[in-house]
Amino acid sequence: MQSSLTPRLVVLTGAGISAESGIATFRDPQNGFWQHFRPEDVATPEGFAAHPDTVYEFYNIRRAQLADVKPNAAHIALAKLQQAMGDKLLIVTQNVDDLHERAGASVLHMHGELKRALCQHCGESFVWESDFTAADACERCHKSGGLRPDVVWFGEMPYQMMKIDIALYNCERFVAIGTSGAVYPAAGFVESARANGASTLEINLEPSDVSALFDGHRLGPASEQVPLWVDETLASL
Ligand code: BJW
Repeated sequence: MQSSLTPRLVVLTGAGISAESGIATFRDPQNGFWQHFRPEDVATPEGFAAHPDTVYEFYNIRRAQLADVKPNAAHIALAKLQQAMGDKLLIVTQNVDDLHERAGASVLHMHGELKRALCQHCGESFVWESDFTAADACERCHKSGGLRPDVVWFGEMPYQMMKIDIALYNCERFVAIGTSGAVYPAAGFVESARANGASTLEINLEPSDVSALFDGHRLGPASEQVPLWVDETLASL
């Protein structure tokens, strides 16, 4: 049964929602990050330990790029839906950019945020909007040598999984937007939602790796499909 504390609708977003804003996805065969960098080098704790300078640079460049991009119609439509639904909608993003927030939405960043640093000495996470390296000091414990991007790498536990799981097992509807279904646990969210009878919808340029698990599909660019779906959803509230 739907509790008053749990959202009716859970939306998961991935790199595809920010692609039309000019941020590369990971697995695009032409421009994806993984065409230029090996994930084991830049997105694992072992890669960071082996060559930290490469990893700082990878994230410094991507953080700086946020100044040159802006939210697109899909981010804006989701923010409009959240305004109407309030806490009956939970938006979970795998993205580390800040485009949902800049469109006016409040979202759960399960893979962390580019604009936050995490101190490995004291565990503090704090906003850090500019470049940083090992030479920079933590703003809480003041030690240097411990700052890392506050993002979730392979082999690490994504953030707020308990809150996400509770929402998934209790929601009435689950919608995945612009995500390949190649990375777990996010790729398994559709099964969690289905387990308790939620209806499921995938919005993507093309079928994802887990497309067959969804009840409904809308194929096309997020900037077109998401506003259409949001308008239909608003009309049915
Ligand atoms: C459009 C569009 C447009 C384009 N409009 N659409 C074997 C089996 C199963 C699991 C594992 C396994 N071996 C290891 C694992 C676990 C591992 C994993 O899944 N590995 C896979 C490679 C198999 N996962 C982990 O390690 C995770 N942690 C974990 O599992 O902890 C244990 C645990 C236990 C129990 C419960 C919970 C946890 C951590 C994963 C961390 C991922 N980190 C990254 C980097 C984050 C920082 C950064 O940004 O640099 O997260 S990797 C990268 O992939 C990033 C993304 O968030 C993530 C997903 O990518 P996404 O968003 O789907 O992008 P793409 O590029 O893949 O797809 C884009 C999609 O958009 C495509 O479908 C396009 O068609 C579409 N698109 N333009 C609409 N205009």
